[in-house]
Amino acid sequence: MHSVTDSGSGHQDALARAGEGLTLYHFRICPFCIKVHWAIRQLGLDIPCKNIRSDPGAREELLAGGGRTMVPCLRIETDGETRWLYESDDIIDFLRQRVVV
Ligand SMILES: N[C@@H](CCC(=O)N[C@@H](CS)C(=O)NCC(=O)O)C(=O)O
Repeated sequence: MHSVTDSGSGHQDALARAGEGLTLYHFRICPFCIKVHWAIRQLGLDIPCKNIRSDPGAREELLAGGGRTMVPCLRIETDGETRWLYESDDIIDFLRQRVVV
């Protein structure tokens, strides 16, 4: 039998799994990034972020991997493969699906 606490921690585990392999490239005053941050918060996810304005290495990573320095961009690592997802609406759709599945 599950207690309220058990189901709570199960939910936390599911959220931690949903955030696995994800990194958000962003900068602070970008409105599209802010929209994605709100969605991340709303979904209860905890996703590491790299600020391409304060971290030149992160900007280089984004350019080398994704091909553009446009933000927001979500780096998705699954089964040894890396995908770079641009477009705030597409990122939010992707995150919603990850949480639902
Ligand atoms: N349609 C994009 C727009 C993103 C966008 O315009 N980002 C700006 C910052 S607010 C940017 O990175 N501009 C620089 C560039 O396009 O390389 C989205 O919704 O994510």
